[in-house]
This record gives sequence, C-alpha cells and structure tokens, in this order.
Amino acid sequence: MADKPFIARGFHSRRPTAPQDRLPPGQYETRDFPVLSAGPTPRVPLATWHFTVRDSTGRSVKWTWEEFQKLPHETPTVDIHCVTKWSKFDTRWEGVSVDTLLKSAQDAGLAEGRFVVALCDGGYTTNLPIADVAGGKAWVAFGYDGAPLPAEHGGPARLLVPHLYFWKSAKWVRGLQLLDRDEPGFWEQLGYHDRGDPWREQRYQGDP
Ligand SMILES: Nc1nc2c(c(=O)[nH]1)N[C@H]1C(S)=C(S)[C@@H](COP(=O)(O)O)O[C@H]1N2
Ligand SMILES: [Mo]
Repeated sequence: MADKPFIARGFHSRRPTAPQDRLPPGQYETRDFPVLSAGPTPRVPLATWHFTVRDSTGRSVKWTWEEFQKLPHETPTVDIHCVTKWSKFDTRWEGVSVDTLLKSAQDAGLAEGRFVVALCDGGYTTNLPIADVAGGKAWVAFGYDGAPLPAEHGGPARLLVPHLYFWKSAKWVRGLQLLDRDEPGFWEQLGYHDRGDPWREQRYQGDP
C-alpha cells in the first residue's frame, strides 16, 4: 500500500503523511484511485444523456448535456473516503452544485422534499437527506483532475458528496428523486448505514 513504512539507514521512518486530522477513524490514505462498481460500466452517448430532478408529485425539470454544461461550474478540491477504508486527499473535480439544480427545481414549481434518491444508469441508487446535498456540500461532477470524468469513475457525470462515505457519490447519475420520506438505496438496503458519515464511522446499520 502507498503508506507502507520504508526503512532508511539505521532508523525507521515513514514517508510524510497528511495530518492525522484529515483521516477519519479506521481509514488509511491512498494515492491511487481505486474503482469500485457493483456492476458493468454503462456507456451513454452525450447526445442522449439528460439529467432530471423529479418531485414526489411527478413534476420534473430536465437538462440535456448541452443545457447542463451551461449551468455555473464549480471546481471543488476535496478529500474522499470509501467505506472499504481508503481515503484520498485533495481530489480535484469540476461540476455543477446540487444547490443550482435544487434552485431550478424550486423555480419550476417542484415540491421541496426532505430526502433525495440519486438514480443512475445501471440501476444503482443511494439515498440522502436534502440537508446533505444542499448548502455547498454536493455536486454533479463531470470533470476530474482537469479532464472529463472517466467512465469507470462515473463519467459522463456522477454525484460527489465528499463529506459522506463514497458509496453516496453515485456514479453515472442521471437524476435526483425528491421525496418526503427516506427510502434506502442499493447499499443501504444491503446493510450499510443510512447516512454514512466517515467521521462518526457510520459504516453499517446499527453504527452510531
Ligand atoms: N452507479 C454506481 N455508483 C457507485 C457505485 C456503484 O457500484 N454504482 N459504487 C459506489 C462505491 S461503493 C464507491 S466506494 C464509489 C467508488 O467510486 P470510484 O470507482 O470512482 O472510486 O462509487 C460509488 N458509486
Ligand atoms: Mo465503497
């Protein structure tokens, strides 16, 4: 692993690591970018890609790729934390803030929900309280490290919710369903924690 200690003449030394206060409990730092997908990588041509926000009454707003690209872009640099225990520091993304999408939804008269389920090509889902995707904490990202987001990492676009375990950052995301009640997603139904805060080590159902 990247953070294996190395031995230098006559004394033990670890390569410089990022400050411990950036590493949530039980995590280790990696410099790699592992790929974790529950199924095959979907490929959707940008010409047919669109992104939809839908409310519980069925009202929706929809963007084509071209329209989506005209929304204001942000370039967050964030640390990410996978429940399989790797963390990666200072990952650089480009995307649209979920706040921008929720504002458009509100302007279009959609009912505000308290929860959201992210919907993806391939059928993956994950649930989040609105409070965890609003307020500058989440993006629909289409760029990584100065290039288009590679398909294996969720391109053309994925959710990015870096303050929660990375399974909440749904790859190949195509929409957000607004809900009044919480509805567990793919991993959450299989026993993973409903919220997944790495700082509280909320890995599995029953964790604090
Ligand atoms: N659509 C989809 N999104 C997904 C997954 C998946 O299997 N399908 N895996 C999740 C998990 S468990 C993790 S850790 C991250 C992995 O993202 P990466 O492959 O870019 O590292 O994506 C999350 N988003
Ligand atoms: Mo994961």
